[in-house]
Amino acid sequence: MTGINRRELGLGLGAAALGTTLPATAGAQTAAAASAAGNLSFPPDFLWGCATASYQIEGAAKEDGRGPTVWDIFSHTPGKVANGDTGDVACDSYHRYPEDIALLKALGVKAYRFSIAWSRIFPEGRGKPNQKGVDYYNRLVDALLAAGITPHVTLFHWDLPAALPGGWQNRDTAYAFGDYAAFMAGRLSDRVKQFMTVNELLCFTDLGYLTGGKAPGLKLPQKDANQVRHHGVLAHGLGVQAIRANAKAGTRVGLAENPSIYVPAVETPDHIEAVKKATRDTNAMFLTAIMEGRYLDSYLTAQGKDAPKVQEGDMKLIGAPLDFLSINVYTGKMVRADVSKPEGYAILPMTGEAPRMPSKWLYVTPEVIYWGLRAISELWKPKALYISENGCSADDKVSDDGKVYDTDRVMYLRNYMTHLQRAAREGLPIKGYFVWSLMDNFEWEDGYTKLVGIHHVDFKTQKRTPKLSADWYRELVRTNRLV
Ligand code: GBH
Repeated sequence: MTGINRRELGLGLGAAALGTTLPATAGAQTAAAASAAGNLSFPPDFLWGCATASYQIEGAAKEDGRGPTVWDIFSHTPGKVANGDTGDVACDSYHRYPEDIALLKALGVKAYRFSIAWSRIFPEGRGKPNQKGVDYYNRLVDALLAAGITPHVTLFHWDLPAALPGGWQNRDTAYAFGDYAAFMAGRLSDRVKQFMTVNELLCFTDLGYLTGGKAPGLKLPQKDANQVRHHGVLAHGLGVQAIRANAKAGTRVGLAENPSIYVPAVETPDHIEAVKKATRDTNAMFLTAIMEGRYLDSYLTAQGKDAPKVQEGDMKLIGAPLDFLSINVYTGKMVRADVSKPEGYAILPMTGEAPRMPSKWLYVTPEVIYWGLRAISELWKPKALYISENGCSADDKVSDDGKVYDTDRVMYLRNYMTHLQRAAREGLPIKGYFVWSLMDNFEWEDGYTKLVGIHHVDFKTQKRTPKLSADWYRELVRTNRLV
C-alpha cells in the first residue's frame, strides 16, 4: 500500500471493478490507480485449475475390468449414504470425459486435477495390471494435453480396492500403494509432471476407521485407528519413493492434504504464533509427521500405549522432502494465544450463528486460506504450495431459464480468493489454485444431496451447464485478478 493514498486506492478498486483497461502511459493519478488495480492481480504465471476425483465422477463402476472398491461396498450398504445414492454412474465421466475437457477449455483454465481409480489399474489392488484401465487414463491425459490443459494426478482419493485384506488396517496396503504408484509413474510421467500421492489423510483413516462416516465405515478403538493413520502416512512415503524411482526426470511429487488450519483471533504477533503452534500440534499424526519426519512428543505422549507401532526406516520415508505441498481449504477455526495453557493457545469453538454453507461442517472462514498458507510456509518452508481444492455446497436451484444463479457460491469463492490473493501478494510460494469442483458429483456420504460443482449436472440427462460461479471463475481466470 506504500505511496497510495486512500482516494487513489478507491479509484484503483473502481477501475478494477469496472474492468477498465488502463493505458500504460497514463498520468500520475491514473498510474496510481493502475498500481492499485495491480494489487488485485495474481502473479502472471499463477496456475488456475479445477479438481475432481475418480469415484465422484467416473461411473462405469463395472466396466473394462474395474475391481470393486470400499466405496462401492459402502454406498451399496443401506443407511450409509443419503438416499442410498452410489457412484455407479455419477457424472459418467468415464465416457463423457471429452465433454468435461470442453468445459475446462471454455473456462480457460490451464490445469485439471483428477484422480486415478486404483482398482481400474489393479482390480484386486495388486498383481497383474489391467490394460483397459491404463488405456482410459492414457486417453484422458492425451486429450487434456491436446486441449492445452496440464494434468495434475492424484493417485489415491479414497476408492481403495476392496480386495486388499484389512484395507488400511493392514501395513501391506501401504506397500501395495507403493507398487501401484511406481507403476503409474512409469506409465504416465512422460506426460504427467505433477503427482499427488494421497488425498486428505484424515478422511480415509479416522473417518473410515474411527468415526465410521466414510468407507469402510468402521469404528475401531483409538489404538487401531492410530495404526491406520500410520499406514496412511507410510503409504504416502512409499509413494514418494516409488514415483521418484520410476518417473522421468523433472516429475514433481507432493500430496493433497486437508490439514486443520486456523485464523488468529486478532492479527497480533502472539495470536499469530498461537496459530502456528496449533497448526503444528493438531496435525501431528499427518502433515507434521510428513513435513518433519517424526511424530511430535506431545502426540506420542498423549496417545500413550495407543501410540502407533513404527518400524525402522518408516519416518525417513514419511518425511522425504517434497517438491510441492497442496492443501484443500474449506474451513478453519479461530485461535487465540493463551498463556495459562501449557500448549500456549486455545482453539475457539464455532458459535451457533456463525455463517455456514449447506454442508453442516462448512463454516465460512475465508481468511483461513491466507493463514493456512502462511502458517505452513513459516513452519515448514515448502518449495511450492497449491490450493488443490476450495469450494462449497450452495443453495443451488435451477431457474426458469435453466441456469443456476449460485450467488452464495460466488460470494464464498470471491471472499476466499481475496485472502488467496493476499497470500500471493505477500510473496508466499503459492503457485496455483484448483476449484472444487468442475461439476456437481457424488458427494460421498451426502450422495447427490450436497452439490459442490461450478457446473450443474442434470443426473438424468447428464447435461452439464455452467452456473453463475463458472461465469465468475472464467472472468477471474481471464483477467488473472479479483473480479
Ligand atoms: C473434500 O474434503 C474432499 O476431498 C472432496 O472429495 C469433497 O467432494 C469435498 O471435500 C467437498 O465436500 O462431519 O466430522 O465427518 C473436504 C474436507 C473433511 C469435509 C471432513 C468433511 C467431514 C466432517 N472434509 N469433513 S465430519
